[in-house]
Amino acid sequence: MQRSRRRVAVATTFLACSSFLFSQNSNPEACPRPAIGSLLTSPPELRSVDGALTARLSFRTSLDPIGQPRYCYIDADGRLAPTLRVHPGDLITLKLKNDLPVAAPLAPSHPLPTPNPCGPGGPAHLTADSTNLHFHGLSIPPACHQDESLNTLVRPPDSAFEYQFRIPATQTPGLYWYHPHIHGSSEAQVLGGASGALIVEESETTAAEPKREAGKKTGKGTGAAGAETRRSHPKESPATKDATTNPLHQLLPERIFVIRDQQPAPDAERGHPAKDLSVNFVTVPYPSYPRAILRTRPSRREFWRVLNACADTYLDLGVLVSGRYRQLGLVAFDGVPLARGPGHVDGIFWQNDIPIPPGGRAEFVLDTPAEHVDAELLTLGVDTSPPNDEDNPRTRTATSTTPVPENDDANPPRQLVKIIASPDADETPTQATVPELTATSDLARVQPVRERRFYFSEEVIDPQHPATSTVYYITEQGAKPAAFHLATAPNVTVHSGDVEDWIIENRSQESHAFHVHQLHFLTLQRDGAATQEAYLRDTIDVPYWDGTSPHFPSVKLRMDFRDPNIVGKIPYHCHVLQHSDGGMMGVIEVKPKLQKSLRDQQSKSNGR
Ligand SMILES: [Cu+2]
Repeated sequence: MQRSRRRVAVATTFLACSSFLFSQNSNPEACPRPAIGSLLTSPPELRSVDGALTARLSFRTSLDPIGQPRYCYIDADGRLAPTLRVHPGDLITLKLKNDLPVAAPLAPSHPLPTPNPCGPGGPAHLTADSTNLHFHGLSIPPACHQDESLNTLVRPPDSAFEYQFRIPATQTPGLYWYHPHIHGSSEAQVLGGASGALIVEESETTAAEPKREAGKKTGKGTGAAGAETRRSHPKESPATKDATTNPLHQLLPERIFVIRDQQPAPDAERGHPAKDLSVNFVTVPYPSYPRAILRTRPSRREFWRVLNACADTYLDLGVLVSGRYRQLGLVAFDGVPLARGPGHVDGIFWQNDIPIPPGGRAEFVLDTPAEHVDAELLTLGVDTSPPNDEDNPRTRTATSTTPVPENDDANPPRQLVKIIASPDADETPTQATVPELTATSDLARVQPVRERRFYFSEEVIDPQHPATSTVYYITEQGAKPAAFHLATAPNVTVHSGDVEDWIIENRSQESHAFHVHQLHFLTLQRDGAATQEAYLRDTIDVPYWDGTSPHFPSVKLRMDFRDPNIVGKIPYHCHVLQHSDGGMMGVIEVKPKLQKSLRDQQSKSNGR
């Protein structure tokens, strides 16, 4: 309940800032949205051409018809939240212009280092109109103008801020994303819609020969037509039958779904979900959840890429066909193809539903329904706090007479998309190659130099005023819990080349989603038991503690700091942005590689 009140407080503070912003300047059309119940299309795209992608993104805001703030990225040609489609090795240049109305500085409760090392000469404290970009899942340097999200503040008076980085040659092809990462404002901006997908395609130099030939003939496309003409037909790319071959390693019609959450109408009835959801900006609001419409061709295999761009909301996606779960063939998580291992059938992990924490991505194949068959995409709802929580609407009876308190975790099952299969449906604008399965990550065999233990916890500082005093912590065992502020020094030091095992416990009674910038980790254990997850992630759910179990829920992760690209300061945090804004964040300093002799000494002192 304390959490809920804090949620209200955050919204109130934010709306106060917003009303200040909008009193200055508000174009209601600045961040347009499709109508409820619209036909779904994949987001517009910007493609790299000849190894480079250059774009200018304007960061804007407007109020929606019910008075909730929207935020959005619009490119120079008016594309809303364009998907950036790139290849390993490409040079990306993004100019971010902050076109928010100018706001007054916030109270300097979050001092920044001075002088600000990454800012364009900006202020030494946060303002309500600051923004920046984080490239979630990319192993690019945490350096100014690349993926530095702690000190980079772009304000409206500033000229466009230039991000420039190269997609690493080793980046696995898959789904990534971009979003603002301003401490204290991340939740508000992402809830308002500030996010977009980033797809790394197979390197053209390593793609199968027929594909490269096709590319040479037609050149690189810059639009949908280019996408279709420059790729080979799947039949031209015969699969070999080696142990890691995925029988679905083929070109399939591709669909991209960006699922976002947003503030519900302020007068929504009590018991409503904490957040409404949208799919590619088509809102599916409480209480009737009018579905977005997807028209597709019947009875064929498609490749779906789903980004959970929600600020706070966990998803558990399923597809119902005639009331039964259609099997979803999971092939990649968080941009990384799954490794061959237990649980797969012919190289595919088939399942009824796919849970995706905030920030996570799932890529899967599914067979579309036959013509005239009812089908829909839905989220099954996720309990992120104990089911006996008195404010959980699922556990309340119809005869309850006590007022229903706000529940900022309520996340019931909801339909999202009505799927209509018809032979005359438009073809998808893009096709994509389903990734090969990988061999089990070599991380499984690496000897870690150290094991650390962290825990998520929450604290109500003043029970009389929980609205403003709940603090969120992630703490290394032995340290004193402290809410993160931008001036906080790095609290973990590692050296480039290190591999460490991190145990993350959840000592609070709501779920948290551990995320680390710059790297992917291997999940070794859940609750102390070995997992069968032979694949890498960058975001993972750590379920809530029920308040009585003798052990806290936990995950054990193998953290990989071997990539020489990622020396610098790397944030780790809960990807429920309400929590990270509220302090649940820390910083790892990755120092340059140790000489071998020093490393031996270090290992010795660690008892290994
Ligand atoms: Cu959290």
